[in-house]
Amino acid sequence: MDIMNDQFYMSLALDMAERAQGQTGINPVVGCVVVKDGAVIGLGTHLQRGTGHAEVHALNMAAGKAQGSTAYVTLEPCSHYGKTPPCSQRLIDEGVARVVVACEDPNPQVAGRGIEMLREAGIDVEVGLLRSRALRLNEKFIKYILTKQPFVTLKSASTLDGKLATKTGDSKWISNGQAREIVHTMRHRHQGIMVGVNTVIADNPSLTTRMEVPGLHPIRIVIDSSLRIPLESAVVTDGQAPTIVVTTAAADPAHKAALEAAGVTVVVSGAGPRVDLQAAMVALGEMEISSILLEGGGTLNGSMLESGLVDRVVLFFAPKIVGGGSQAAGTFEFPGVEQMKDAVLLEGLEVEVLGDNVCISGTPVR
Ligand code: AOF
Ligand code: ZN
Repeated sequence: MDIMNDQFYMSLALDMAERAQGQTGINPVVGCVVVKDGAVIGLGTHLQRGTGHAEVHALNMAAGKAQGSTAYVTLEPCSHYGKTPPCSQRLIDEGVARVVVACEDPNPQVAGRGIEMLREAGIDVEVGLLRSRALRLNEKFIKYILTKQPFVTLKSASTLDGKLATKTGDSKWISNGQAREIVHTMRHRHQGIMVGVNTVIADNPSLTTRMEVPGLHPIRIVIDSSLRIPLESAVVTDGQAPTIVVTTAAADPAHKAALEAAGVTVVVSGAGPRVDLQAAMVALGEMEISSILLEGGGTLNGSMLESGLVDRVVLFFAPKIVGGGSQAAGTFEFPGVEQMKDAVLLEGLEVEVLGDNVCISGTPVR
């Protein structure tokens, strides 16, 4: 049985924010619950960039009756004029008596000033309730607002021996249905999905979100240093979501023009022969892509990991062993380290059992 206390209401606010992941673009997900005289009088969630913040929706629902209430907010209320006016001022104007905040807003335009404004107005402010859950929830927003580069989640589904396919290239299917449903939910929650051109050539994937309920399709990003992507590829022709191809200055200008004529955005990153991945992340960040789901193959996974561009690793394993040595592609293809002490280490490890599959995730230590 739930116990009614501050945590009870903050969890509700976090639950609401959690369900809006994927639909707020470069903005955070935020939930707000307003409680007065023992009852909830307003609920709000930020749903889309450019529209009302969580506090505004909740206070609108409270319809002028928030005097003396407590507001639970998952992120520090904003203090600035962005696409919408400052929430801190609105909380003050409504006469809210107490504000409980889960975590500070790292946006340099806010960064503590929202909390300061509330305190200066005599509001009782508490910060840090369920902070780690709130920070985790907005890890993509936090990375992007501080670095202007996308948060990258590397996802793979492999055999127990780390293979993405057999030695003949057969890869359907490795993981079970439950794992695949989670992957589609992850697609919905990222603004971009990134693969190497070899994956497009081998599998011709659509890279869309397909779940029991409709979801949002991520922008498709293909890393293709010499523009080998076929013009007939699904990502070029199906029109289901925008497609960006990242290439180098060494690529064939005629193929580039043909792709652009087909509606593909071509980004040149580096002189060649390989795409400058670091610069590509900066360019994609400038295009306001704040999160990317990296779905391989092994070479791109390896390069991204080696370059320190991966923020979270999510590995699904099926109870299969296929061998095949270097003929069978592995999840991480890169020259490798010489000493075990130089291995890429994952911290904050989480393990989830999904029927006969298992998901292991963590954060690479930099
Ligand atoms: C809040 N409540 O629900 C959200 C906040 O361009 P704007 O006006 O939408 O402002 C975006 C910034 O506001 C965003 O970068 C973050 O700092 C904060 N988001 N703040 O008080 C909310 N979504
Ligand atoms: Zn706000």
